[in-house]
This record gives sequence, C-alpha cells and structure tokens, in this order.
Amino acid sequence: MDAYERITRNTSEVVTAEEVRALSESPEGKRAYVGYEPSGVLHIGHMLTANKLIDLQETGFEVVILLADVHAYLNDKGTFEEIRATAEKMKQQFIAYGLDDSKTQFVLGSEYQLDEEYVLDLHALELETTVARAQRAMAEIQRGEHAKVSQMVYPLMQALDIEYLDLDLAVGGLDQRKVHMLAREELPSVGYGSRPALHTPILADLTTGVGKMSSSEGVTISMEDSTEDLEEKVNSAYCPPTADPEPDDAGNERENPVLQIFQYHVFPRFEEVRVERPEKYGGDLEYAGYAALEADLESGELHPADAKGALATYLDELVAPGRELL
Ligand code: IYR
Repeated sequence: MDAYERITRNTSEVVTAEEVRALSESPEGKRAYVGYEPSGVLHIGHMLTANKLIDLQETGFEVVILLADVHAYLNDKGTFEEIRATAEKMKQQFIAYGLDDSKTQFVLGSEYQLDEEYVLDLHALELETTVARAQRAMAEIQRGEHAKVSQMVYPLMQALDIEYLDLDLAVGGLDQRKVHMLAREELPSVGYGSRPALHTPILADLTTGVGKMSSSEGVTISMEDSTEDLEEKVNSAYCPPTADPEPDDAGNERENPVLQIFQYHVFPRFEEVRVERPEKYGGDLEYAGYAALEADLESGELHPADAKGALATYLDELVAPGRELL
C-alpha cells in the first residue's frame, strides 16, 4: 500500500485528492490533527479518527490531538473543571488504544485559544462570517435545539485552530465537513491559507443501524466496557446479512454496524481475522481483508452470529489496554 492509499483508506471524503496526494509525497514532518470535545465516555466512534491518526503516523506525519476544552464548554458539555478532568482521562485512553505517545502531541485548547492574538483573529473571522453560515457549519455538532451564540463562535474557533496549531491536514468524522469547508473558505479572508481535510465515516447506532453511534443516546461500545458488556452489546447488534440494508419503516437510511466495525476498527489493526466455528458448522474461517468477510456474510457462508462472536473477541483486545486504566 503506498502512502496515499494508506492515508486515504477507509475515508468517506478527501478534500481535495490533489492536495492530499501532494502531502503524501513527502509526509515527513507534516502535521495532521483531530480535535475532540472532552465529554462523556470515549467510545469507538471517537476511535475511528484515532485509527486514521495511526495510519498518518505510520506514513511519517506528526500527529496532534486537540483536547478541545473551550469548544466543549461552548457546546454546553459541562464546567471547565469537569471537562478538563475528562480531557486527561481521554489522553491516557488514546495512548492505550495505540497512538504512539512519543509521536503524538496533545494540546489543550485553552493553552492558546485565550491568547490575545487568537481572540482578535477570532473577532476578525466573526466579522467575515454570516450567522447562517456558522449555523449551517454547526448543524451536525450542536447540542440542544436552540442555537446559542457560543455555538456560532465554535466553528470559527475550529477554523482558526488549523492555523494556530500549524497544521497541514485536518481530520474529522463526516460530521465535521461543513466546519472544514468554512475554514477553507474563510481563513483566507483573514489572511491565512486553507488546508486539505480528510473525513472518516460515521459509525451507525449499534442496535438499529440508523443514525450515528452516540454516548448520549442508544448503545455504544465504550472504552470502558468489560468483556461481558462487549459480548452482550455485540450480540444484540443489528446485523442483517448485507452491507447495504434497506431503509427502515420510517424511510431512514440504515447501515450494518457490525460490518462497519470490522471494516474500520478490526481490519486496520489486525493482519488476519479468524472466526471460530465448531467443526460441525464448517470449522474456523480466516480473512486477510475486509472484502472477503463481507462477501461471506452476504453469501450466507458466514452466519451473523459467528461474525458477532468474532467481533466481540477482537473488540475486547482493542479495548482491554484502556480498560486497565480505570
Ligand atoms: N468539533 C469537534 C471538536 C473539535 C474538533 C476540532 I478538528 C477543533 O479544532 C476543535 C473542536 C467535535 O464535534 O467533537
């Protein structure tokens, strides 16, 4: 796999392919980042972008994780005290999950976002951006129904982060795309360059396959789950024998979360995936890549129950180091 393929594998969107290709030609010393609001429990939805950071690290990028405490505060996630305690825990969990500590820079947003220069740039950006534009950028991130002024400031700060952290590449889930588009368009209006972005898919809700996996609603696989929790949750997950399920009765699009987790979490981290089965059901199956597993689930060769059993085992291996921090 060449550097460009490694950097862009398992992404939903590359903005733009030309710009990312140019970075992939000399990744040494280039800087990429993801920002996270420290709140709630870290779950595997967060870890999808962490896997992308691992890919970037392995191609030579320097990786920055922004623990966005001010953003979490602006988005009504708690007091600074609560948010900072979560940020510290989050940092330890990222390292436990497999990010190379010596090559990862962790930054707390408040370390630089309250500096005079940053705040004045923020005000300049406020002057350039319409309320409608900021609100659109926040539609998929905003907490609560009625947008607050703080939530309009939020995407402008996220745009400025890209400049202030001296980044070459912004990474985020697909829900961050409108903020990154705003950054690409508006940063030049305050005298800064625009940067490319990579967007990862959003994991679907585990039990329904509808909407996104979230820690405030539905069942999530968290970095604190016990082996038994994992078995139980995966066992009751939605897993039809297809990667492309029909919409539900209300017409909502659906994904197969079991296959998503195999594709975005298990295969990127394990060379070979083994599904154990008793001899009378055909014995063990081995997969060297995601596509073969998907094909077997679709053909009926691999039963959803056996796929779930294997998934719980691999997830347990991924979650175990973080669990030990508890
Ligand atoms: N908007 C993100 C958190 C965040 C991301 C980046 I990249 C920043 O520069 C700042 C905040 C979220 O929804 O979690």
